[in-house]
Amino acid sequence: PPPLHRSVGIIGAPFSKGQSKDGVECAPNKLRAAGLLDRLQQQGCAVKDYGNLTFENVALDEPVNGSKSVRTVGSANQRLSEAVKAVKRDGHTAMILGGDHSLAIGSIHGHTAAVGPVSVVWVDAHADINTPLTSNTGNVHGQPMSYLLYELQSKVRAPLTIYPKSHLQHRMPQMFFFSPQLPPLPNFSWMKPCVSSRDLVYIGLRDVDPAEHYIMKLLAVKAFCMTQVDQLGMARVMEETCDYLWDRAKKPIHLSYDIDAIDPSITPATGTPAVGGLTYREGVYITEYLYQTGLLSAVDMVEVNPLRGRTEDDVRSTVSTAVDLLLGCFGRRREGNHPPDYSLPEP
Ligand code: Z70
Ligand code: MN
Ligand code: MN
Ligand code: MN
Repeated sequence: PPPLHRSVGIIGAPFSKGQSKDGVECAPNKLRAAGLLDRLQQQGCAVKDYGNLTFENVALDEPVNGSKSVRTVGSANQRLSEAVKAVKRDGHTAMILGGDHSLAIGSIHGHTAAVGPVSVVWVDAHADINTPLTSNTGNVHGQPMSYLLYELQSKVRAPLTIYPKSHLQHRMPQMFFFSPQLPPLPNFSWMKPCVSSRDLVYIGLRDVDPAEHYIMKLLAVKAFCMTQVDQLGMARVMEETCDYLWDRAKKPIHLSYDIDAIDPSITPATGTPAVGGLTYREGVYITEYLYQTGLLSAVDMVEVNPLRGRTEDDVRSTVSTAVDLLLGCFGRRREGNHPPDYSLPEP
């Protein structure tokens, strides 16, 4: 097995403007208060906390094509991209504590800027691959993957255009289109798409919009929806995930973990809970498996919202599960991380 020494660089990204519910910006400090750093150190990880980023609130941030706070999201992600780039250049595995999932734009962008092409494992109830033109909600946290994919920005030959939401209800004539699917967006000129659809695997999907499903089919994106998780079991899902990603080359892995991938009976404190999710054990297994590859290079933990639980126990369970998932990414073993030189006392 490869040497799995780890040093982790933690970036707090208390950002919430990719969606409309308050509270998700409290998560970085809640995760720290739950003992994340101490426990990482106890399991043999060198920890450097880069602190929380601060984000500017862009004035007059009117909706763009129906999408909300685009300028604010753009400038926050520019900051995050620079921060992740710096953590990677310092030689750490990056840990990004969100915040909402729009942060994956800057996180993955900064990661690739430092290390080159990456494989993305996106663990989520949602595909987050709407374009600003297909989003029904206008929330950018439902769109980050579309900003990152080469194939939606370059002029791809699609059997028909990805219709704006207003046209989804109508039958449109079949036509061929050569056109980028993303309009230019204010405060996003700093970024370029940096992920190939062949280097993306989804795990845990169960709430996918029609346009998202269309885009995923169009680009033949690999997805283990909850049905496949039930069919194959998580052990096989992870084997097949890595077989698929490593078919061309082994690249550094970016794990983008949305806490709503886990069943809301365990992690209810999140903005958009979706029933029928991953068990705690399936969720943790993903992190253990990816740790063992030795290729895990950056991890996002997003959408933990301490204001969304109904009870204190709801919040505690959500935060402690998120911490366990993060620990799993950095070598936590469920049998305990015991020193190899332990010896029984002489009688
Ligand atoms: C929907 C949208 C989403 C998270 C909700 C929902 C997306 N597809 N993502 N909660 N984490 O708004 O585009
Ligand atoms: Mn998400
Ligand atoms: Mn989600
Ligand atoms: Mn599906």
